[in-house]
Amino acid sequence: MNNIEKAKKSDTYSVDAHLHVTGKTKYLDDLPELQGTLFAKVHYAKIAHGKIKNYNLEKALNIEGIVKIVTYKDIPGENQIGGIIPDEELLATDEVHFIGMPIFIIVAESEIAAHKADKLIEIDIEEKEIITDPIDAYKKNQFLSSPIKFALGDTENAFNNCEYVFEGTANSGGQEHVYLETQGAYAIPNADGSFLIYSSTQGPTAVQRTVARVLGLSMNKIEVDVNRIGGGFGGKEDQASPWAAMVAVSAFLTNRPVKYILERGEDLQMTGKRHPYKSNYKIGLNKEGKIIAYQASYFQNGGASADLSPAVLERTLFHGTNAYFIPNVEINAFSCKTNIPPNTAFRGFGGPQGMFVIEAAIHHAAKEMKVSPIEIQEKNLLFEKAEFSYGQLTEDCEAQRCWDQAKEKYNLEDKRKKVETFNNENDTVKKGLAVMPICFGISFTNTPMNNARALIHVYSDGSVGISTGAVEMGQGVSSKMIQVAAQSFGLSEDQIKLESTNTTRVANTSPTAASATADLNGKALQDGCDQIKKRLSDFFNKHWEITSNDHASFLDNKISIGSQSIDWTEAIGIAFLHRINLSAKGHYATPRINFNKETGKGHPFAYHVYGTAIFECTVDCLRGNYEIDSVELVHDFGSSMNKEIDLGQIEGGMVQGIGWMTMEELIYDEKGRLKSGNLANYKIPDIYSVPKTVSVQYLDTKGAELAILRSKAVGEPPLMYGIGAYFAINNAILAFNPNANVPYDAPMTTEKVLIGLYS
Ligand code: MTE
Ligand code: LUZ
Ligand code: MOS
Repeated sequence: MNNIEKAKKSDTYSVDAHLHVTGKTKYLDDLPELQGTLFAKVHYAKIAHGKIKNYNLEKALNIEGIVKIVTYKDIPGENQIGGIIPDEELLATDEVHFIGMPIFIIVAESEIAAHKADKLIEIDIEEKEIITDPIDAYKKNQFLSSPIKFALGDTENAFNNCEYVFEGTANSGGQEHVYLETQGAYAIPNADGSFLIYSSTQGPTAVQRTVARVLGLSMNKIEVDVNRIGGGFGGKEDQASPWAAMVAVSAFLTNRPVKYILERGEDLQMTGKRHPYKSNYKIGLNKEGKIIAYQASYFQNGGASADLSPAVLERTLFHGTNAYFIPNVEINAFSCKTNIPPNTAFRGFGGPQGMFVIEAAIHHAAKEMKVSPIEIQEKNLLFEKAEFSYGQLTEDCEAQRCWDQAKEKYNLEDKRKKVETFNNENDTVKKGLAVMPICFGISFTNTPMNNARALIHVYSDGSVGISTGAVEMGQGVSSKMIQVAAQSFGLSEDQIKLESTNTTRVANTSPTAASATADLNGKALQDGCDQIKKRLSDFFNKHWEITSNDHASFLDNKISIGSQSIDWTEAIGIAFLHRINLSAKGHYATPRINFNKETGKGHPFAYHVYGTAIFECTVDCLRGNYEIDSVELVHDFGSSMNKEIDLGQIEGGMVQGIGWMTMEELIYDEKGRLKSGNLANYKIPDIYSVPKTVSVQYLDTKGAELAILRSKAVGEPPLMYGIGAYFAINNAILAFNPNANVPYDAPMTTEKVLIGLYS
């Protein structure tokens, strides 16, 4: 058994599962507070758009324990936190742009004092025009960034040659991240004017950069440390930075440690979410049901400032045609500026929003053509060397195989007949079936971000310490990093210690995002391990006077060359005495990838991940209630290095997708007030809404060269299976009422089902 096989054999390894289930895991708020720690709290705007006329902090400052109320005037550096576009103030200067926009930071001896003071701040804001709808914003030319367009073939002409052409609209709602651990940060001033920041972030470097900018300091004065976070789902890719900047400013001004952990209600009010989209589509097919042409315009509700919206918008286009080959495509996307909190990354990063529209278009076409959507989906799946609208060709395309395997293993034809029989025999209960193929590109679409580093120390007793830029947020990347190092050195996992993610040990990191964390950091880690192995190999060749200078093998706790072999611990002891460098810094930059934003063409993705899910649901046609009976899917894991962790990602992602598509209804009213501002009226999936049957099969494949240990990225792709739930329910409604006119408007809540049934 070689090392890779061995690493795969430990494919149920977890460094932290036992800590989680025994409640021992430590998060940011579990850090012991230093003596003298102060507590920050934001006073935010209660009006969605307006001019600040005047304010009075007097009463608030009189509360016992209030140390300071920070305004924009107190910020030592720049009052600016925009990552891609500098359009976002940390604290409002003279205008507010959404309800929840931070205006003041209250710094107090206790959280209770800060609470009291918050209620006593008086502020007079003159309301201005409020826009909450992306189409309204579009009509009024309110954009966050320039429109973008991808095109392939000659769409205009192609439509003229289509047998069928259908047009419509498809809207999808926002989604709240509901990470278990709310946003927060803890800043500690050092004697030399530098700062240590503990942050619940997916992007330690983003926090470091933002804090440096706001404090007017260079980045080397800011150390950011992340042990682990209690979930991020994209919500802490960019939006962990403001809280870190706020405690840093407060610590700077008071010269005391300052901490801020948001209450759930504050987090829901102030932070951005998945972007709601409104979209138009036009789809053209030939007689046989082949899609010949596709046109779509996406209107993204970006919120009040850009945040990551331009990048999210781009990924909507990358996934505009999902797992289908369409020869003529023209898709346009607009990032619309509205008066709600700036929306941000969320698992799938705009991809799901794009995929929902093509699936709606196919469903629409099928309905009109009186065939099953399954027929059209199957006829148009991607194949080898098929061109995406952005110019990349498929390689090792698994779209067809996932589909075929799902169809066969789960008896799709049989299932279709059974559902039909059930529906013929039942009047008030109907079943619906839908198939959801997925194709998701792996890499940051912004090519320069695809790089990572790792630091490795082999201590003189043979134990190993590793640091990478990866942030553990429940997705299991820590376990995977330990597996990679153990595999590289031929050691067991318990000989490897993974350190916290810290900007002084591993610098200039990309955020833990885009599902690419294990690939990027794992490959950097391999590079570092290889450097140490090379030094040890060279040394032992000399030490043992082997003239052929063979490569040493690192296996089973031993270093071996030819007939010579030595126990790892002993070997390290000897190498140390001979002054061999036992530390290394690894680096990795994904080869081959490129993308030209001007032309909209290139090869942006290291590889694609594929899969197919079959959904079956039951709708109570008197009440509009529904249940997802089963989700049965075949997923392309590549050659999974940790089947338990990867299975957890599939199940969690899929259920999160079902939540987005069916029950999570994010509502802002016309005044920009969040109506679903607590977890009683914003419903996320619980154990009762999980499909009764979930079956996951591993596609048998060798995986991709650019995936770590050929184990493909798994974090985001499964979310998009959830789209199948929407269409399964839609089909059940159609079984009850074939003339039902159900607008493509996700989420498919019980109310919408009931309206649809009797439409
Ligand atoms: N799984 C858990 N448990 N918690 C999370 O916050 N985030 C998801 C996914 N899976 C998340 C998760 C998102 S949005 C991404 S991009 C990936 O994990 C990031 O981690 P990876 O690159 O290691 O897959
Ligand atoms: N973040 C990002 C992402 O900055 N670029 C991406 O392409 C991306 N994709 C998915 C999730 N986060
Ligand atoms: Mo995930 S949306 O890339 O954090």
